[in-house]
Amino acid sequence: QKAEERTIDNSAKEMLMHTLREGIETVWDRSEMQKPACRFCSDGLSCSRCAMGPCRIISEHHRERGVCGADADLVVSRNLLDTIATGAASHSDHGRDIVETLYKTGKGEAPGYLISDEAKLKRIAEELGIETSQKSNDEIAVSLGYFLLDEFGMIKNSLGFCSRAPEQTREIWEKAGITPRSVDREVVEAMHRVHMGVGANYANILIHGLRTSLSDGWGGSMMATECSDILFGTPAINKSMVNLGVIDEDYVNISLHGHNPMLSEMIVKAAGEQELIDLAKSYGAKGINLVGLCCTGNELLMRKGIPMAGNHFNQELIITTGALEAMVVDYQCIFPSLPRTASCYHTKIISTSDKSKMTGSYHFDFKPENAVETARAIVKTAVENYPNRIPEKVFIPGDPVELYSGFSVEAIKEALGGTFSPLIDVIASGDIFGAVGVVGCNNPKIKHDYGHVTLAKELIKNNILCVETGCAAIASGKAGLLTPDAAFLGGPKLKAVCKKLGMPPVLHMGSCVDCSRILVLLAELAKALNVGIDKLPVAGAAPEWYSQKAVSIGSYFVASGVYTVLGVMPKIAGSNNVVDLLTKDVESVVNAKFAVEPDPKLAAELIISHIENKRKELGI
Ligand code: BF8
Repeated sequence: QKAEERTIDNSAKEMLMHTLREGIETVWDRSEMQKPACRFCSDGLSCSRCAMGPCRIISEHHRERGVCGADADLVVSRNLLDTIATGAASHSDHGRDIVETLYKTGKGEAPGYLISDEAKLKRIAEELGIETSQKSNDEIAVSLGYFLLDEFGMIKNSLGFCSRAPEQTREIWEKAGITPRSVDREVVEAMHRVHMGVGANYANILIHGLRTSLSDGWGGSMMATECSDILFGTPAINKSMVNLGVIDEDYVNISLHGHNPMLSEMIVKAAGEQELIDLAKSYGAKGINLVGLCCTGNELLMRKGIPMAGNHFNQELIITTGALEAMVVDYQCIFPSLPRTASCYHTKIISTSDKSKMTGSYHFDFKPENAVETARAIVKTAVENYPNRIPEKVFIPGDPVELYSGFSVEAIKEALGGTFSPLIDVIASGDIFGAVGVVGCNNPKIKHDYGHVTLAKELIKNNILCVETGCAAIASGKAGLLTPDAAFLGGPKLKAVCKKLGMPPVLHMGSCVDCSRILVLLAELAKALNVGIDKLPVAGAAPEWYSQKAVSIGSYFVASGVYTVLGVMPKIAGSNNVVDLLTKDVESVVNAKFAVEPDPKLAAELIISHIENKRKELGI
């Protein structure tokens, strides 16, 4: 495969030609080496849950059941529930780390962390029924932290943030029996249900998948978003730059990769310390240049306007610039092979989480209690690596692209004049035909960024506003869609709205846990119209998804009433019943369903006709 067949990101294309020339292995090479994929695994028909197997369901050879007796429906649905639970657990465990940091900050056990958004701290605490009038900020942080930690595994049988959903949506959950009870409980129960001899009815298993995903979206992820805002600031609209060109040859370059801002925010503080900047200068650099990758990059971009180097498939390519002194990682979406890639260069891969140690990385044990010293030590290690750079190996592609981010729900509301009414008015009038959350990853099964960018362009051309998170948002940024100027690519009505408000046609709403911001926005719009989320002229899409987390997001979108189109087929094709349930029958339960369409232009058609129907139903 040639570089231009692998990506539409121009800076990545240049680097890929470089890796192909130099023989440096990337995700695309490994994907090719894995071909052909096992058909039974691709269809979800293999099971290695217990020691009686492994089993594969091969109907044509009369292998209709695994050793335990599970048929195709059961094998496929159990595998899918496992996937959803893994995704929900990942988001939620990240959420717990943030909540714990908030709690420890209030207790005075996390020096270096501060309450950055006092108003939000009070607002959220009051929303959850916590008394604030007689308390200091630290005391509120302790009470809120305790309340939210309790939501992970408690006996209250309800999650505080679920009350944000419109009543009509909550009624649907109650009727379907999918109201999440607590975060850990749903994940643990999912693990219980996939044990041999427990769940044996595919529909019953999948319904629990919806409940588990709701405990992520309206639970763990929402906690991650809200508490990160309290600790590090609620994002406001800001301007920055994106693509591999943000690497600056004259500086010590450090990329921050992963997901949790409790690490990256501390690195930002340390890298601003004069002593470390002077150290960098003493080695001949002009200073320290921090750049983001993936969702940690999104967290920093949204709140601090730190330049973004790229999304999931840019993570290896940034190392091959030869100008990266350190890549600091926490957890999730970090290729385990990064130390191997880095071994061709002077780059140090620095792992920081006890949960995510990597063979070949330098490990720093980062905790809220030691965050300041550890962040300093990490930055110092990177700076001291600058003299090891091999100038002949440095190759930095073209110029970065401008983008706007920071579109938190609060920032959108403020930009609209303090109320969502103007947005509701333009949706009702048809000037904005609908809104679509485009989210998710990169996957070698889809040309890098092609799915995201093509879908977003098709949608805005049809006057549909895109709200994006994760690697989808970064793809749009690299393609220039996150600027007000991109309005010229929109349909005439959307173009006029964007011009009037000075906003981009594609709004960057944050990292993947910030899909919870999309839920809050949907809830606000639905409540203003006095309908459930399922009635809104909106949709979700994950054109290039790969991760278990993305499956959880897709599932909580659908469970919340949002029609969702996937660009990559999940491993469910081995069961017609499971496919039918998720793409048809689930609609009778939550009034929303999944569709799968790898071609983003056809996916746009599906979404447009769905939005048309929703508008008709609403009478607008
Ligand atoms: O949480 S979009 S590749 S980086 S999983 Fe990962 Fe997918 Fe990117 Fe962020 Ni989300």
